[in-house]
Amino acid sequence: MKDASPQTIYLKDYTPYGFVVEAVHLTFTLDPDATRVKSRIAFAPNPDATDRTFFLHGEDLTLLSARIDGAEVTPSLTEAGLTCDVPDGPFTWEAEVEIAPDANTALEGLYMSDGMYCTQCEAEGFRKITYYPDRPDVMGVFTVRIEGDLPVLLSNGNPQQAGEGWAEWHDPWPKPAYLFALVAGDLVAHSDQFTTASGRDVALNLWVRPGDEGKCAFGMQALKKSMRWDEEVYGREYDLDVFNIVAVDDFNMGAMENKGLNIFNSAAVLASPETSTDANFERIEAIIAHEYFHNWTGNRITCRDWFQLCLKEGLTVFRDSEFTADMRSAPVKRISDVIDLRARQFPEDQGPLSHPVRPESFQEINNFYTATIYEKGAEVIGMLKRLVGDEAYAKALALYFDRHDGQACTIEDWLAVFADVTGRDLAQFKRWYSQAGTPRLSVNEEWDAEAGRYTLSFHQHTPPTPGQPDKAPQVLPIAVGLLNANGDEVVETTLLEMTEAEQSFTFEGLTGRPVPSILRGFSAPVVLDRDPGPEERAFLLAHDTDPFNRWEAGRQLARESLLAQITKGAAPDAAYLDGIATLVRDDTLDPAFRALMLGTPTQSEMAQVLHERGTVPDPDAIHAAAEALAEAKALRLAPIFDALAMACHVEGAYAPDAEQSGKRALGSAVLSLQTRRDGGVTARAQFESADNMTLQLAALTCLVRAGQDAEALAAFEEQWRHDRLVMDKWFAMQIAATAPDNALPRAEALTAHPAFDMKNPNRFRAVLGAFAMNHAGFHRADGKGYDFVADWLVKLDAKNPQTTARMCAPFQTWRRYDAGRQEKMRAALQRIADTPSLSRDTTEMVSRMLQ
Ligand code: 0A1
Ligand code: ZN
Repeated sequence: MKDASPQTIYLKDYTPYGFVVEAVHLTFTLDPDATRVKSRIAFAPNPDATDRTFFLHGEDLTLLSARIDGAEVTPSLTEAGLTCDVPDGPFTWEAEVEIAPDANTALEGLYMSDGMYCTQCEAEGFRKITYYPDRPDVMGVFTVRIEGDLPVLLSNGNPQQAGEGWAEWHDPWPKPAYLFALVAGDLVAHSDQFTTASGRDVALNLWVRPGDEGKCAFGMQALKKSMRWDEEVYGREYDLDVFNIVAVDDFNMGAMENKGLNIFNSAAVLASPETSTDANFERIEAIIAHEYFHNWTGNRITCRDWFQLCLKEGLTVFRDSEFTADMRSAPVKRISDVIDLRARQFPEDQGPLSHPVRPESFQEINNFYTATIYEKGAEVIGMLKRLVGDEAYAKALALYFDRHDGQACTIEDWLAVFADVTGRDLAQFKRWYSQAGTPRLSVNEEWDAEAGRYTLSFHQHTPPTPGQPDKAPQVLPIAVGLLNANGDEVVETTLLEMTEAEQSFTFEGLTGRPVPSILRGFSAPVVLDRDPGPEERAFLLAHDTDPFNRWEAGRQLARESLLAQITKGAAPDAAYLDGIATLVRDDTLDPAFRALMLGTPTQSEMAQVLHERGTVPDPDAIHAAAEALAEAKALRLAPIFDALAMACHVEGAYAPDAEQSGKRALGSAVLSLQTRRDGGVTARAQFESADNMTLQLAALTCLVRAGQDAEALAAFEEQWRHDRLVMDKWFAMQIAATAPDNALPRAEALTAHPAFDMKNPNRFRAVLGAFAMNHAGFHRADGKGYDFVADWLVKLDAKNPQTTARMCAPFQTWRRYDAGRQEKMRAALQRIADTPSLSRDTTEMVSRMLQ
C-alpha cells in the first residue's frame, strides 16, 4: 500500500547482516485462508559484522508466538518486520505465523493458483511467508515439512520422508531465502532420468495439472540438453538427487530458479505441436536452460545484495544465449537477440527509466528485473569475452566457480577473476556496469591510395541519463572486416579496442579502397551513427561475410526507405526491394536467416529512430509507411511466391527444430506478403488445413491483418476455448495485428469477454500488453488508447502491483511524441500516480517517468 515517503535504498549503504544462519527448519500446515508456518532458525553472531541489531523482515504476517532458546519473547513489530533483544552468542529463534495464501493476488510469497499452493520468493517474497533475514547474503541450510491434504507436496533439495498428508525435504546447499520454494497440489509428473558426467543419477520430474501430461516431453528434452551442455561447456554438474519443475498458470514472470524446484509460468514450459508455435518451442528451450543454468550462476554463487542482480542474470542470459546458439543457428540467434535488445533495452536506456547495469539505488527491487539488467548485462559479458578471448574466458569462469562457490558475490568479485586470469586492468571496462545510456558511435574514413592506407576514426559519446549528466568514454570492442570491390574479404574480422572518446585505427597494405563492415556480430551495444549511403549498404547486403552485418545492411536499407517515405513522401526504396528479392531466392542461405531478412523494423523501432534523428514520430505516418513498404515488397516478390513456398516445404512429421522452424518462418513471412495480393485465399486454405499451431496462427495473423478474420477468429475460439495458453494467443494476436483504428474497440470488447481474467497475468498481458504493441492503435491521436491502458493499470494495481508496474513500460517513451500526445500520455500517467493507495512498485515507475 502507498508509502507516504517511499524509501530509497543505496548500494553504498551495504553492511553485512549481524548474524549468520546455521540451519532453518520450517513446518507448513496448509490451509487456503489460514496457513500456519512454524520456523526454527539457528543464528550465530556474524564475525564479519559490527551491527548486532536483530531485525527480521516480515510483511502481512500474523505473529502467533516467538521464542528464543525456548523462552517466549515479545518482539517489537513494525510494518517491515520485527526486532528483538537476543543473547550474545548463538541462539535458536522459533516463531509461528499465520498467512492467507488464497487472498494473495500479488503472487508473491505463498499463494494459490486454481487450488494449487505455490511460492514466488525472489526478490523479497519470503518475508511474506515468515519472519526471516530476507536478504541474499544470508544463506542457510533448509529443512522443510509440509502438512496438507494434497497428493503432491514439494520443496527444495532432496526428499526425506513422506506419508499420507505430509512430506519432508532437505536441501543440503546453503541458500538465500529468495530461492526457497514450496508447491502443493493435485499434480502429475512427467518423469525421466539423467546421469551426470561423474555418474550420479538424478530423477527429473515435470509436474503439471492432470490433462497437461501431453505437453511435457519437449520441456523434459530441453532440460536434459541443458544439463549436458552445462557439463560440456562450463564443466558444471547438477548437485542434488532430484530436479523438479512445476508448471503454474498464475505467475508474474517467465520462471524461477528455486533450488531443485524450478517454478514455471505454464506458458514458459508446456508445449505441443498442436498448441505451440515454433517460437514458443524455442523460447521454452531457452527458459528451461536459463533456469537450469542458474543452479550454478545464481544459486551456488549468488548475489551479495540486489544491486548485484546482473551478476546472476546477465551471466545466465549470456549462457542461455550461447546454449541456443549451439542448439540452433548462431547467426539467427544473434540477430534475434539484437532485434530484441533494440526493441526493449534501447528505449529503456534512452528514456526516463534508464539505469546502469548495476544500479546504485532503488525503491522497489521488483522494478529492476529489466532488459538493462538482463539483456544489456549479457551484452557486457559478451564484450568481456570478446576482449579477453575464449580461452581466458573459460579460465576466468573456472576460477569464478572455484573461488566463489557457496558465496554471495559482487561485480567486483566477478571482474577480479578476469583481471587475475588476464592481468588486464578492468577499471575502465567497469564503466559498463556503472554508466547508464546507450553509447553512440560515429565513424570517419580516410583512404590514402598512394600509401594503400585506410583509416577509421571513431568518436563515442553517451548522452546524459537521469542522475548522470556526464559520461566518460567506455571500452568498445569494435569488430571490423574489410571487403574489396569484388566483395572478397581483404581484412578478416579484427577486433579494435576503443578506449578513448576519439580514436583512429589504421589498416596498411591495401591495394584498393575497401568497404568496411563495422561492428560485426554487433560487438558492442551501441547506436552506430553512420550513413554510408544506399550503394554501400546494398553492396554489404549482397556480399558481407558476417551474417549479422549482412542482415544489418538490409535492415538499414529498410529503415532508410521508411524514413524517406515518412519524412519526404518518397516511394519505397527500389534498391532495398531488389536486394531483398535476390537474397530471399538464394537457396544456399538458411531459410531462418532469409525470414529475418524479409522482416522490417517495427513501428515502435521507427519511432525510436525518428526520435534519435531529431524528428517527432507520427504513429499514423509510420503505420502508413510500413504498409506501403509491405505492399511494395509483396508486388516485387509476387513472381516468386510459388518458388519460395516450395523452398519452405517441410517433409515428414512436425518437429520444432531449427531446420523446420526456419522453413516455416520463411513460409509465414511469404504468406503475409501473399495475403496482400490474393485477398487471403492462401492464408484461409492454410488456416483450414494446418495441423500445427505455427501454421494455424500464422494464417490467422494474416487474416487479421487483412481484416478478413471474423470467421477464422470464431472458428479458432471454438476449437481452442478449452486451452488457456492457446486462448492467450487468440486474445493477443487479434489485438496486436489488427488495423490501428480497430485495436481499441477490439481490446475493449475483449476485456468484457467471459474468458478475460485480470487476475491471471498471462491473460492480462494478452489483452493490455498486445494493445500497447499495436503502435498506432495505442498512440491514437485522441488519447483514448492511453486512457484505456491507464484505467486497467489502476484496477490491476490493487491486486497485483508487480505486473502493473511492469506494464507501465509503454508509457516510458511519452516525451518522444507530439505535444498533443505528450500531454495525453502525461495526464494518463499522472492519473495513475494520483491513485489513492497506489503500490510502491507502480508509484516508483510512474514517478520516474514523470520526473
Ligand atoms: N530470476 C528469475 C526471474 C524472476 C524474477 C523475479 C520474479 O519475481 C519478482 C520472478 C522471477 C529468472 O531470471 O528467470
Ligand atoms: Zn534469470
